[in-house]
Amino acid sequence: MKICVIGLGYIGLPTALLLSRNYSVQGCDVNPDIVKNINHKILPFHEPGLEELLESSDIQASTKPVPSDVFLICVPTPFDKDIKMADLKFVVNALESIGPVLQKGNMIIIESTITPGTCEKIAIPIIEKTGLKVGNDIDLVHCPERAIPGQTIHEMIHNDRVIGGIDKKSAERAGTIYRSFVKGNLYFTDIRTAEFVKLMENTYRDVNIALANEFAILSEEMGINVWEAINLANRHPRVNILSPGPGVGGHCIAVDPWFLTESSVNATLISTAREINDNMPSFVFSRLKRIFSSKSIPNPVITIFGVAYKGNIGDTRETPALKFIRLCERENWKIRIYDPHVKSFNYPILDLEKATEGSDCIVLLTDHSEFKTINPSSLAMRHKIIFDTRNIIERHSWEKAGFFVRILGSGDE
Ligand code: SAJ
Repeated sequence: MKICVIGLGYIGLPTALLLSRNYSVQGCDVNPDIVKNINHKILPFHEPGLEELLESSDIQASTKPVPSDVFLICVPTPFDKDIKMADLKFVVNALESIGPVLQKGNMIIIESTITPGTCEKIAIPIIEKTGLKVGNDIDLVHCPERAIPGQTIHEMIHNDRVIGGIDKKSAERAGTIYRSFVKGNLYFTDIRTAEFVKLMENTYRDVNIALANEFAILSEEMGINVWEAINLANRHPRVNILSPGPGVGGHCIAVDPWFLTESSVNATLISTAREINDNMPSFVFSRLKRIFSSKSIPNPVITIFGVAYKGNIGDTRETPALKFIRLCERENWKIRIYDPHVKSFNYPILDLEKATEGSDCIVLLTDHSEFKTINPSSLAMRHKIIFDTRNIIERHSWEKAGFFVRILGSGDE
């Protein structure tokens, strides 16, 4: 059996490589550089375990789909910020690109995150333009991806999966394919429920992070340390409050909840949570402004620790750091960035020494482990100030090194 995986990004490539252990797999991507690299066994991005998988795989890549038994679509679903709606153009393009090679008996699986109803209202009409009928001639499935960057391969193998079929036959057929590498449970449902489940998962996390962030804002107003308060509240057997931070990034949680708000006026909690999280860079910025005004530092040089959207990965997609940087620039503050994981970004990444020398303040935005072991006495700063938005530094040792330490949500004036 031949499987053609369309979209060789963060999800498509690992999935294609895992499938290629048992099936003949053709990877397909519109970007010729990615195709060339994969055919030369060069990874377009890093992820634990991916290199080994690529080395031992006989995957072939091309820019166009080839005739196959199964087509697996793993293209991104961008978010149109202006109208706050999912942009389905890549999914539509992928479906259209399959048309010329689609044959009776084939199956199409969509892993890309889509709004509920997309398979029935958008995918089926495109597929049926070929003259083939979904259900009779073509099996159609939505199996949303469920893997966290940094642990993608492990989660792809061990997480449970939800498989939504246009009919029972489609879902079960897809189940046999996922069973080839998934050790978690497979749960079968209808296609629209599967579309909704994916959005529920990421929305659940977004709303809970927003709650933690709102608690941090309230704690600052009330002079309470939110970290201690959360820790104590979480001793309740049914409470599990997440951690506040400078905002939510990544291509999933910062985006997917909007897919639920786009067609309903009733998703008020979801859109409020999104707004709370999107406003966190502004909140961090306002706290800093207060610090600089109390210390009479008019044009500070800021060192940012971490621009990755979360700790111990090099991924900067939708990072809240970008909004924070733009706010600083608008105030004419100078920015320097230190991030041991990020290889390329919209701004230069410096080494620790260059990023901190002569700086007025460190703003820690990402919880990379490396930041916990920095020796504060070794830093040649102009003013010794650190604002930790993740509560990861050892406060006492930074204070001992002469630093004025502020932690997001710590309730310090
Ligand atoms: N964050 C906080 N506080 C927390 C936890 C996270 O501020 O307590 C921030 C992170 O710093 C980051 C953002 O939230 O900026 C998102 O990070 P994450 O680790 O929660 O999630 P992602 O975006 O890396 O991956 C999510 C996962 N979804 C869920 O946990 C429900 C993953 O399982 C999905 O597969 C992935 O989205 C996806 O592709 O949809």
